[in-house]
Amino acid sequence: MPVNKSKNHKPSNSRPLVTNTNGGAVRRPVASLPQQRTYDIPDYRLEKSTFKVRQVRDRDSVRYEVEGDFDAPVPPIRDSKYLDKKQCLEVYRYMLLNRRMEQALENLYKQGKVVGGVYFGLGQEACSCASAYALGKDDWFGPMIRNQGSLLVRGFRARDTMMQYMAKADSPTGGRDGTSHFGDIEKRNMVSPISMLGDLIPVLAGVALGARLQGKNLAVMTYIGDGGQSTGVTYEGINFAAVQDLGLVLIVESNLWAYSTPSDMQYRVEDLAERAIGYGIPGVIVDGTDACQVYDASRDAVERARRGEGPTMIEAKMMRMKGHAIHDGADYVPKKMLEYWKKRDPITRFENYLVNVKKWLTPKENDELIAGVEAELEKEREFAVNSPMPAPETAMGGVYCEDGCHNIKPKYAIPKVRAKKSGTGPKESEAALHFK
Ligand SMILES: Cc1ncc(C[n+]2csc(CCOP(=O)(O)OP(=O)(O)O)c2C)c(N)n1
Ligand SMILES: [Mg+2]
Repeated sequence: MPVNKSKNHKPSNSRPLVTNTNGGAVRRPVASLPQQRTYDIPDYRLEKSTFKVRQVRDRDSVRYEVEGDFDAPVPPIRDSKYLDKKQCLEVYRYMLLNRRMEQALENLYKQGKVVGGVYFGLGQEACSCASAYALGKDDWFGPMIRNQGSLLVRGFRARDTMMQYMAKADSPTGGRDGTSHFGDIEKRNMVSPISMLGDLIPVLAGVALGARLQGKNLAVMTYIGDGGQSTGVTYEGINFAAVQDLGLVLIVESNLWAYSTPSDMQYRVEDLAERAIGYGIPGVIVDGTDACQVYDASRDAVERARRGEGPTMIEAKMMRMKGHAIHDGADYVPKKMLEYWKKRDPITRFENYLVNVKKWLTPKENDELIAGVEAELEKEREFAVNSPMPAPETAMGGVYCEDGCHNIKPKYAIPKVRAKKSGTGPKESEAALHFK
């Protein structure tokens, strides 16, 4: 039985050995010390890099030094339990599109065409694309700023993100926002990113609760960084999802940096997935640069969510390969770390897996696939660049919700509520008093 009830964590020495059926954090009694409990966190990585980043103060300046084995061989991709050839190629294509789109965005920024900054998910494409790929049509997701690949998988076009950054009239927010603050509650079941780190988690839990009240158990996927994971609202949101058995799939983007703060100065647990134990939910670790591992863990979590069994925390280990955003040159990142993770590039490794290990693509087919992505991207870029800016006279509209701008109604069914029997529950007057 998976540990998905907080009561499973109550101290006891009489509890039988629990077996892990779906990759969760599992409590086990220890024979020699029956009062002592241990927990398993499944770790699917084929390599466990251990680096220590240390802050060195030098008068008024601060720099970081790193220790570890930088010469370790690059691990292979783990075969997926689920993905077949066609699906692997599709995920690979999304990852390529994700990267090429961000390269094009960087150029648009340098040409002065972007209004505001640009954020990148370089090195995190497998995490964004393979996790979103595990969602079904009815499931929901709430991406964060680095998950531009998840949007592509869920049916947004590269032009949408490009027009958004350029604040064009036909962008998802009609030019009202220059980064990623848009959702789609009609077609793609997407909650808009929220900049306050962690706030998406209770919102997504609320989506799952809303759907359940309408008779449906859904998977609701969202993402949080290693820095954002420590906010109070993250705790509250996961805990709420845990006690209500809501289908939250939380991808922890453990990318070693939060702005210029290294993970070693961010938390004291060894792995963030260990925090799942404190919530009483399954926690797993995957290599965030391995699309197959990310997909398999996400799919297990999505299926658990749809069975109504509750949330899962997936820690995806990887490295933020650029600065926080385009304005940040990331000079504080030790070069050795970048070189190490560059060898673990998610796209290069997946390409090698598909072409040389599985032989699912010949080198020629791979070249054609890449050329196809580049041609598509070029069309998207042209369209986005040539689309109009909003007309100045429209500036006052479309910022706040206006009468009739959208209809808020249950999506799946009218929620079933029990009629209050006469004589039960608080009297109206008591409830009114309570809120005074
Ligand atoms: C509650 C809150 N505190 C601070 C910030 C400012 N802020 C934005 S991004 C960021 C760093 C986030 O790091 P991490 O969560 O590791 O995500 P990453 O950028 O590495 O993907 C901070 C501190 C914020 N947006 N919200
Ligand atoms: Mg981070």
